[in-house]
Amino acid sequence: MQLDEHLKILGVNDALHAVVMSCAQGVFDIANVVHTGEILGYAGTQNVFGESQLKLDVVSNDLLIAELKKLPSIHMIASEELDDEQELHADGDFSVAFDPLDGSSLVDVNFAVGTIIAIYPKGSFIGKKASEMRAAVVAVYGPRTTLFVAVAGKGTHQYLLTSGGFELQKEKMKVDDEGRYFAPGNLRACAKNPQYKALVDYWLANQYTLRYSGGMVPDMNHILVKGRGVFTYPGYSDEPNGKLRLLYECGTMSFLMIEAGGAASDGAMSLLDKPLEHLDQRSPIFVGSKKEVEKALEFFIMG
Ligand code: AFP
Repeated sequence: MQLDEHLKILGVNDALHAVVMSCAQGVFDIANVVHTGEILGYAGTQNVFGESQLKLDVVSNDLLIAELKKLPSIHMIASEELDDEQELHADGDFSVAFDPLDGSSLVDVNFAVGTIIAIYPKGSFIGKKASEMRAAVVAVYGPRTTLFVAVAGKGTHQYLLTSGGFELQKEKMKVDDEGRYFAPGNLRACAKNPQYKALVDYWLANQYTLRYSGGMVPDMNHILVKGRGVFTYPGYSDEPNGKLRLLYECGTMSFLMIEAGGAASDGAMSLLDKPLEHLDQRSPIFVGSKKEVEKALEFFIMG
């Protein structure tokens, strides 16, 4: 069954259906440039985070924006590759925030990378919480291109890009409450954060299986597809909020996981309830199987 038809069966209204399909078209275009491999090297520019932009970052960003511009229903957009949020259509009903190519540092080593898209009600992103999200569209560019679509209250679903389009692979994905896969981001923090060191030691002592690539999308994909595990990226003294962005990464991936029955926290609160203070806000993240997240937080809350 194609994405288009499945969204209708889920009861997604026409307006949101059109936005999700526009995002899927953007992903299709990005998958093509990622997999043809002709666009390599650096663009010679930096994004708002001061990170050097790959040509692929810029092209992916342009491709997704080109699709969204076609929809009069899009009010605002925000991208990890843009300096500020932008208005596309004053009367639009949706605001869309995205990281067009997450995992840029992994492109040259041919690791899997992804696209992360959040669809919110209209208006500025400042003050918004991930719980307000109407839908999330997340692509994994690996040996195959797969797509997650999570719709508020209607679960998380996976599609495979075939010659015929995005075919439904797994409906209403479910993440078990427990599962011994761990994806420990920012392991460097163990040198200055004894709580994180104690948590990693717990995982090792209990023979958890390490699954970490350095790409948030494929690492979270592993938890969703295997149906269990935990991903962490805490802060530490030098970077108390860690590296991952609340708007472009943490909020959207948390929405995807929670719609699949998982949990997500910044160490103190659910990441769905954390209001955005500024576009480049970063947040610690503990996300995945509910009891695995709870266990991880025990080591941090103990203080
Ligand atoms: P890049 O986009 O710079 O490759 O960073 C990817 C990322 O934002 C996220 O996808 C990973 O989970 C995280 O960074 C990996 O961070 P470390 O390199 O510190 O492990």
